[in-house]
Amino acid sequence: MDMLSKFSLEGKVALVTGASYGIGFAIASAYAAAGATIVFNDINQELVDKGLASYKEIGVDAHGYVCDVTDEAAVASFIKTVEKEVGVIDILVNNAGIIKRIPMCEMSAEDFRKVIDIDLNGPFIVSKAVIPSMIKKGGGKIINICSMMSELGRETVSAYAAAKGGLKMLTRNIASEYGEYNIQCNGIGPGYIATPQTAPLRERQADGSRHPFDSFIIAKTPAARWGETSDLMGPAVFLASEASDFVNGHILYVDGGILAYIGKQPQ
Ligand code: NAP
Ligand code: GCO
Repeated sequence: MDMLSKFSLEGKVALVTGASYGIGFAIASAYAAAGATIVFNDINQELVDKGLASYKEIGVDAHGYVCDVTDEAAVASFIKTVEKEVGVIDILVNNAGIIKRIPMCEMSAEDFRKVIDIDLNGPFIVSKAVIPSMIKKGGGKIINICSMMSELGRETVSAYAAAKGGLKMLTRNIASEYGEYNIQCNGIGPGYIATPQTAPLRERQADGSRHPFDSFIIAKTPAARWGETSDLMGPAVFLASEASDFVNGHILYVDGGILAYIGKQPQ
């Protein structure tokens, strides 16, 4: 048996939401390298154009569309357009997401709802739009980008943790409800990854020293480093390929060991 061929995505159409840059861009790039045709969306044309240029720079002829994952009608129309222009989606990565770091009692209900809408309702809306065609085609892969906050809380991220905890259970429910149609739904739980979303947590202090949170994460991670988006590529290809056809409802934490470690004793 050619074991490596089980990790091939040749002939597959992959949609990665919010993938103009960051984690989504890295995952889509890995899928392209594994043979998939790449489709991505982002919130405005400027970001989509930026993404198309970035994919072109690495030799990927991606298909980019403007679509807000929280807009059910726009998502339905977007998926119909993709199916007509590119093909039925075999692999969906619900990556688009935001975070608002505000102490809970200072957070408005509007801000809380905004995070839940994008980070939890969005994956529901996009998954609901792609599952019927996956069933008709005989199966598919859905990968939800969860978080350490699917398992842990911390100050100022109440909405994000609620959304990502919910996304973990949405992942398990899609796995439960659609597994019989050969659809596998799993999650990836990245640790702390160096992207624009975490840039504020890594900003150097005025005296050039590390941000306190930066030092905290280094001490909490056995690998003693922040993750890079490239650390997510292999796990994402595994969960999108036939190599994981009997993996369903699983959250694969790619965190350098944070969830397993009490943290380095302060010197
Ligand atoms: P990012 O750099 O902020 O990228 C997120 C992308 O999603 C951006 O392009 C963003 O557009 C887009 N987006 C936001 N709202 C959208 C909407 N309504 N519809 C469509 N696209 C939308 O984030 P990231 O660090 O790459 O994270 C990607 C995913 O991984 C997120 O779900 C995040 O929660 C999760 N995650 C990140 C980390 C980490 O350490 N970085 C760790 C664990 C999980 P804008 O530029 O307009 O916001
Ligand atoms: C934060 C960070 C985290 C990461 C990620 C960890 O403020 O704690 O943004 O939430 O983004 O989700 O897995």
